[in-house]
Amino acid sequence: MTTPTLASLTPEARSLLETQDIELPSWAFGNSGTRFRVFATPGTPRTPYEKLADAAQVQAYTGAASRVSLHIPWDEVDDYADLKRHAADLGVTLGAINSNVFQDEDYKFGSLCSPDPAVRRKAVDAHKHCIEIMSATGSRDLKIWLADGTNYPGQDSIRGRQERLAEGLHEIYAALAPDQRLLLEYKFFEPAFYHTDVPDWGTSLLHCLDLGEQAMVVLDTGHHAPGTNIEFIVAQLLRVGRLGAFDFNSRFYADDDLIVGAADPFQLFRIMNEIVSAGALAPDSGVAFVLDQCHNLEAKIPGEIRSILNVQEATAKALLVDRGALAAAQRNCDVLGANAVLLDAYNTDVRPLLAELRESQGLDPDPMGAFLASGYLDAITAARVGGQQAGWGA
Ligand code: PSV
Ligand code: MN
Repeated sequence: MTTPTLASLTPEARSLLETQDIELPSWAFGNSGTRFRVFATPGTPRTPYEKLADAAQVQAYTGAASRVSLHIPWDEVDDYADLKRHAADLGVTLGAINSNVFQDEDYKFGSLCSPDPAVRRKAVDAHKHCIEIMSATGSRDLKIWLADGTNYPGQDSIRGRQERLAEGLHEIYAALAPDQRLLLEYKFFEPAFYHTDVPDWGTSLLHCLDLGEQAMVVLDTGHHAPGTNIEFIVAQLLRVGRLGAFDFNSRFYADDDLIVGAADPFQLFRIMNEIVSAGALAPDSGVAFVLDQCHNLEAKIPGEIRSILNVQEATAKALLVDRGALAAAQRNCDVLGANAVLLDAYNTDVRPLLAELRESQGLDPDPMGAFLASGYLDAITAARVGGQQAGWGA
């Protein structure tokens, strides 16, 4: 393939690249780590306000990260209208509200699936609180990930827990406004090691279908067993119109939460290829592209910038796939020809094209270089002295 330029793109492909928007997780800007140690980073935000300021830097230099997800209670504030105003002043908006019903003593044996009705009530109420926040922040999506499950066979009734889950989800769903969505994330293990109550896309989809049209599945790329064909799941969920959001990240082993595209850029390309071929990249497609990452060792803002660039590169490559040639090769059962069409796009260097796109949008062609040269990291290191650095509380 010849080196692509802006002029060589179709108007549709250009516009999709120009409007691509990837939501940032507020928690990526706080400290995180493994169960062995959470290392502090100088300049780490102390408040949700400071997290938004850091997220706004990613948007300022990439122009492709205008929304920020909040995690409640990690990002609890007194006045959400004020937080919303603060975000707007910084040039970003508040995105999905993530519920956290996994870090309270009461949730030791589960939240919505707990055998204890009082705990289930508390978990449902925590979600209703999130919905109230959504109304104040203007957020569309309530994202639910549950740590619920068991560690030993026989510990609790698998079926009984599904019934409790369905009941809790119905009550939460009923509290949504018509323009709000419930997004149900799945994860095959961790922290539960024997069974997890929402382990896979099938379980999530069954609950969503039962709930109604405002319920959608969240696909976190790190939440699958090694070797899982994630793009197949993407294609399947798109087919039935129930892919609500991605949580993008990379895994080498378990749920590593590393930078998206770092472990397997070809997998990210294959995922974006399914998205593009289904027409699901458009801003109004209903699929939210969100990062869910932790930067334990690397600097956090550059880590998020790198992530945005990786998604943009995979997307640009997917947009370069010669769809006509691919369809013809597939019709003719030309196995290697069809595969070559995909590989041709994947092996194209799209970095000059994206640099040209950024310049056309008034951005620096090298977001990482420009951010590092800006002095922002030194400024926050000097300014954010004292107080309690934000962290994920593990
Ligand atoms: C669970 O591993 C998860 O992916 C969920 O999305 C949580 O909300 C998030 O991580 C917290 O980091
Ligand atoms: Mn996730």
